[in-house]
Amino acid sequence: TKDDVKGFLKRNGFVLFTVFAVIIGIILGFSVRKYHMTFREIKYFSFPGELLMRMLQMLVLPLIVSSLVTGMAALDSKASGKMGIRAVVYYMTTTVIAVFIGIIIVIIIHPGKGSKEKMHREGKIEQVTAADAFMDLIRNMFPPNMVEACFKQFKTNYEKKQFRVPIPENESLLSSVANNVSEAMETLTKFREEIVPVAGSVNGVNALGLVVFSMCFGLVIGNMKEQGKALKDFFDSLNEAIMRLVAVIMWYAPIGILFLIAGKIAEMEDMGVVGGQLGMYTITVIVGLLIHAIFVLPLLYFLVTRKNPWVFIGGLIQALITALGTSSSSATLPITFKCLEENNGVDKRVTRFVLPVGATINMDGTALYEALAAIFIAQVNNYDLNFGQIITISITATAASIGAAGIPQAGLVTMVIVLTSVGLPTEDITLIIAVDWFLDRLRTTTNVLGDSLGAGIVEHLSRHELKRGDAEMGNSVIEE
Ligand code: DAS
Repeated sequence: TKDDVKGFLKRNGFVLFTVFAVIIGIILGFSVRKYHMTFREIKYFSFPGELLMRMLQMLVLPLIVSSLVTGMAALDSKASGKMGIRAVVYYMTTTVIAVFIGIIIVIIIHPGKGSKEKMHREGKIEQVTAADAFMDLIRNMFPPNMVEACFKQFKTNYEKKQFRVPIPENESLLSSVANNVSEAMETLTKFREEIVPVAGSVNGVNALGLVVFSMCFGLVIGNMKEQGKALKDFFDSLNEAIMRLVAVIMWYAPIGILFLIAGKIAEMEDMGVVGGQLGMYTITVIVGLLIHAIFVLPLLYFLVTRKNPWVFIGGLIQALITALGTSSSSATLPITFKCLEENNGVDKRVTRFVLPVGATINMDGTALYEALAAIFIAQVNNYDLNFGQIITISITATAASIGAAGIPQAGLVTMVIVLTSVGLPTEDITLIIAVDWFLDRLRTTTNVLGDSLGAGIVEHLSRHELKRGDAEMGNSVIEE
């Protein structure tokens, strides 16, 4: 009836608006392609989208700090310890499953077949070992200067120049990306400058360091009882203020997403280029991500909570679309918070605690992609991986996904670690750059989905501690 429709629109109007924006974005993007806009014109065209990115990123830093501090302060140390272990177990389990799916699917579909010559080469560039990268990750957990961690683009301890990537010599695949190679090189150069010096960083900021510090700080404040109250109130109200800003930005989000998508479609290469192995590779990644996102994660959620995963996922639509539009799980974080707390009613003590950590280290989609892409590159090079090497790939892909920042295409860069670990040519990353912008969006969406379902699962597993906390604290933290 009419009232039903009205009620439905009232409840879901905003989500529909967002979905609508995506559709319009796609149509608009394709219809302006015929004008062959210049780089500058595309910049103008997608400006509203760029603004959205900046607004979201602006909030990420205070959001991570305030939510983690208040989240930790709201729990006693035993409860937070248990919750932390559950979250980490969830992160690791799902990441390992994702890697596993990536490996199986790329071996079955074998998208890299068809190249004849044996292409295995010694890496000509100095390589970053997994140990270097791992040490960097740990190093970045402990920023020597918190102020600097917030403001300064921090660098890793290995030299940037080690990432110099020569034009690939791999003729077989090169022909399929011929038109893209010079552009790809340009993009990669940009990567080198912009995101290589990053392990767990957001927007040039050492997010991982902030996460660790804020957690410790919150824990201490929580233990200080009366003495810590002033700080707790401060961060509580800071968090509330930030969330109100998020609510404002959410109104702008559909417009921003519309132009982000339209702009990207306007500038992308003609799809005709994506033939052969690269096309098969794209399909393989999509299949892998779909299996993980549509089958594995919802099933896991159902098995643990016995609740309908699709209802839960339905509440996340805006976050998922934002991930698709921005290619950044960090930039999506504010929206993820809103969706989980407001649509799905997940306890704030859980979201504040697990979401910032999840957005920084838990990346199922990235892990799946890194393992899959590395094996694809091996296939293209006719390089037979033995069992030990496949295990090495799965371990380094997991590490590389933890180390990847929640920013666009970070996963492509941390793949250097995976390739190096089994002696594959790092310059072959250029082979898959042409389609990475697209696959990045899909894996980011998977990442955000993984973090969100994780929050639901951790909440369910921690329900007893949460109830006990309610009883002890008279629920003061929850009802602000
Ligand atoms: N796009 C990243 C994210 O934000 C990660 C990646 O590049 O894989 O989740």
